[in-house]
Amino acid sequence: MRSFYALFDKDGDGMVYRTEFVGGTVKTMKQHLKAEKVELLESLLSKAWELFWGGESTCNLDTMIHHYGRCFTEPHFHELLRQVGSLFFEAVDADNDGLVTIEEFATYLRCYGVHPLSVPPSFQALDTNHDGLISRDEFVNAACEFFTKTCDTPAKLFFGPFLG
Ligand SMILES: [Ca+2]
Ligand SMILES: [Ca+2]
Repeated sequence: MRSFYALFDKDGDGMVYRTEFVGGTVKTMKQHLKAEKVELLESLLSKAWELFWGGESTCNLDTMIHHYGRCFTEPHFHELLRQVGSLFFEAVDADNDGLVTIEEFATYLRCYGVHPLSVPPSFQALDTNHDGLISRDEFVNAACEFFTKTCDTPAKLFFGPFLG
């Protein structure tokens, strides 16, 4: 959780600002993604901020852990996570064909400043049936695993390169 937090604390001052969480990411996305996808991601990030980060203008690590903890105890959380994961999938699937190629995935990760060398291992971790493409189910399952399990799972690689 601490490393996940550090991902968004871009200036390393121990506080994550709403502007860092939503604005910073959106700015980079505009350089790489189509306008319609940026719009979708921007609304998703705002929603995520309210759900997991408390919706105030800033959030420290303790507050974030508190909110995430609360989410896990809510019965509808898993369903919500699947819905959000599915929407993220649509944002990553640049040509809307229902499958994410390694190129689409690389473009998406670049928005978070992920090094290109980190892309293939993450892609392979998500592509659980090894057909060279990420389906909606593969994507959503990985997102759910990451947020609901603390043990080592392939999904860790999904967010792992963000921290490199
Ligand atoms: Ca596609
Ligand atoms: Ca696959």
